[in-house]
Amino acid sequence: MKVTFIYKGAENLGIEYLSAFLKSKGHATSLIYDPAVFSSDVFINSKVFARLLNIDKKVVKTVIASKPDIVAFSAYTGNYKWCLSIARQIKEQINIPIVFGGVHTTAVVATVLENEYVDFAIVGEGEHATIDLINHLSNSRSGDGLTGAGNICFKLSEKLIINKPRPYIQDLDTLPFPDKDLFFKKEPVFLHNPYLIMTSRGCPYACSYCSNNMLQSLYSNERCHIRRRSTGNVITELLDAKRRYGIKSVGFVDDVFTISKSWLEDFVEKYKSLINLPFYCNIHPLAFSKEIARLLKDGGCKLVFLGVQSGSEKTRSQMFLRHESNEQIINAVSYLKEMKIKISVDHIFGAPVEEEVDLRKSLDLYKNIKPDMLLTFWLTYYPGTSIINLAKKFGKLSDSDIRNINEGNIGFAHNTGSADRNRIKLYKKYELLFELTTVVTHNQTYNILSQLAVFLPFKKLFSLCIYMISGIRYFRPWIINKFRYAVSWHNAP
Ligand code: B12
Ligand code: SF4
Repeated sequence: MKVTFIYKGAENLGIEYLSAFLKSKGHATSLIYDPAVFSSDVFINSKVFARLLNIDKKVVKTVIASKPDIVAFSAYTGNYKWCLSIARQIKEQINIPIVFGGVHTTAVVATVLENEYVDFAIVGEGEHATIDLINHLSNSRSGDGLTGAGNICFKLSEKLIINKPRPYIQDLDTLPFPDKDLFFKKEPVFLHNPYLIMTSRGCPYACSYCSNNMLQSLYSNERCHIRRRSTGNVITELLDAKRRYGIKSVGFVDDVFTISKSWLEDFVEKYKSLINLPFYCNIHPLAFSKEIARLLKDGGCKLVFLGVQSGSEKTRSQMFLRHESNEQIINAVSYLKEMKIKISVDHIFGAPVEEEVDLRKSLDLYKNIKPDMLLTFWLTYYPGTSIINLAKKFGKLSDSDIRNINEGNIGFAHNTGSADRNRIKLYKKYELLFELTTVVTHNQTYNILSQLAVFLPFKKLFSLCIYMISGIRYFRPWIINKFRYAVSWHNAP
């Protein structure tokens, strides 16, 4: 069977994994890709420019011309409405099975299947379920016979059939390496990015705003949510990537790269001798120590992403279900600074309940730890996550708001998101004050500049500029590639 994936705005490892798996079972895959520079949720979201560069019609035309047997969408909440719109336009012209998967589909599968032009939806891990579905579709167009088929959901005589997920894939080494060609051939700019790789699936934590929180409820029968590839398997993929694409750096995009010290010890030894490329990764203060910082340094780590989210321990634990203390954050940062590894901190504005005093506490923490970069997110409610229940409890979300969220109506995470409209001015002030801590490290100078900053117009623009400057200073290739992507000539799906 020939499966055509449709995606926009970024490389997607989930699709790459599925494509590789499908190919390994004898199926053919292709990708129709919309660069969506101004609506990809990654860099800048601008309705005006997005409309000017809209290529939806071309996408639909190309899909139809490619004569697929099945059309497949990977939906996260931000692209869900776009996926629906493209699916509808395809279905209006050809009657072909349309399959949805991805994190948004997993969270609200019944809502997704309510759309008449979505025929099948796959929740959770997709590899084995997709093969079963495709094998089934080669003989039949209806879901008849799929009742009880783990992860596969569909409509049967107007009834929704929502099958439970099958157990996790325990041995990740059994999976073929992601099909990077699928994206690299469509969008050569990605070749210049750090090579994105996942060495694990799952996270030991369940922060209230994160999709892991939703996934852990879905997979509540599983004893452990984390699975990890062997170090040898990861090294083989990287050796292959070095040979095929000449990669220059690596991005370990595991939820928490440092969950196991013993794994890291073994990995760093092999990585240093066989790969020896600079890399970045995500860390967590509760899975960190001086020894881990040393191992990262030894392996060639240049930058880590550290989710702090709030400097107020109350906001962090009660709103975000993050139970690390400020002391643990400060310690993690000091180990990293000792090793001269750059730190990019994430902060989330817009917790359902948050006073100005909590923002002050965040400012105090950032002034203390002086991160090299600070990326501000504005709370966006992702379907199925427990922060939605919390927001409802505090009267911040109504049932109709939640329905809206499930239908993909969320704000842009880097600019106001779902934050309370009345607080945006306050948040923008603190956004600038937080950003300043990354470029002005002298306390007295900071105090003077911060008092002036409060009176600046267009605070968001200044915050963005500071973030860019830090990005260029500390992780040049990554930020430069974002620009390269934005300005390269994009019009072919
Ligand atoms: C790596 C990563 C990125 C990378 C690469 C993107 C990617 N998806 O590979 C980058 C940095 C580009 C990125 C960007 C963004 N990301 Co991101 N990202 C991740 C991360 C950490 C890992 C994704 C991954 O590779 N997982 C491993 C693969 C194997 O799993 P998977 O993607 O879930 O795919 C499996 C199944 O879902 C299913 N499946 C997936 N697609 C399909 C399609 C079909 C047809 C079928 C049948 C099955 C199927 O099968 C796959 C294989 O088992 C996840 C968190 C996480 N742990 O998943 C967040 C995550 C996906 N990102 C998220 C967000 C919000 C974003 C951004 C919007 C952030 C931003 N504002 O900048 C952008 C969106 C960019 C875009 N246009 O795609 C959210 C999405 C939440 C939501 N409900 O929408 C997540 C879940 C993190 C979170 N906050 O909870 N991200
Ligand atoms: S630590 Fe990160 S990946 Fe894990 S649940 Fe929290 S936000 Fe999600």
